[in-house]
Amino acid sequence: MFKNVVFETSVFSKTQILDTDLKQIVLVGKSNVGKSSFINTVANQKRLCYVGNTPGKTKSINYFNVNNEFYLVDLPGYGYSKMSQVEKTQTNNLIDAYITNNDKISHILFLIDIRHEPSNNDKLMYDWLVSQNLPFTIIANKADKIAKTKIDEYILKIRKGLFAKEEIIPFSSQTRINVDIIENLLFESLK
Ligand SMILES: Nc1nc2c(ncn2[C@@H]2O[C@H](COP(=O)(O)OP(=O)(O)O)[C@@H](O)[C@H]2O)c(=O)[nH]1
Ligand SMILES: [Mg+2]
Repeated sequence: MFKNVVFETSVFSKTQILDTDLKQIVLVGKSNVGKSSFINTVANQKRLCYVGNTPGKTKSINYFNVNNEFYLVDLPGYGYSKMSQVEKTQTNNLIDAYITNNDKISHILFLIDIRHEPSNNDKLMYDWLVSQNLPFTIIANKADKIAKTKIDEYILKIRKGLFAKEEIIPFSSQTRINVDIIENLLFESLK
């Protein structure tokens, strides 16, 4: 669990991205995949991060300060169908501006919905992450929504869909499955 997590700020454009020496753990994934819920889970707080009923609403980069030691950073969700083309482009540009050439990123968590084959946007994000040469981990979220006995099967489908060679970790904000493993790998990345 991450102690002393407080919301610090939201930024809406490239020019507002924080110039900070603190390391950053970054969450990416499509709208509604559970990025905000993930932050609430590791912070062990119910309403730290706004969990949306209206996907696509969070177009900001949200910074959560952990003990003044590092940031958890919630990036805007991509691929929300009701976003206009302009909004989609703005979102992609903001994600790109944040991650590209950011040497303070210690780890990226790429969240994907365990129940579905990766979307085109998910595939683009995966390929782009690989090209960035930054450490990242694929998290297959909402594992509570499928039978435990099916988890391996679904993970394999995602791996094949993305042509991914990396390990994919099933997770759920509801059951907290594998939360310890993920927290450990994040702490390791900060060393
Ligand atoms: N069943 C289940 N629902 C989840 C999980 N994580 C998020 N959700 C739900 O999915 C919706 C979107 O979650 P949110 O965290 O706002 O996603 P974000 O858009 O990626 O930040 C909300 O209704 C959450 O309650 C999970 O692990 N299991
Ligand atoms: Mg969110």
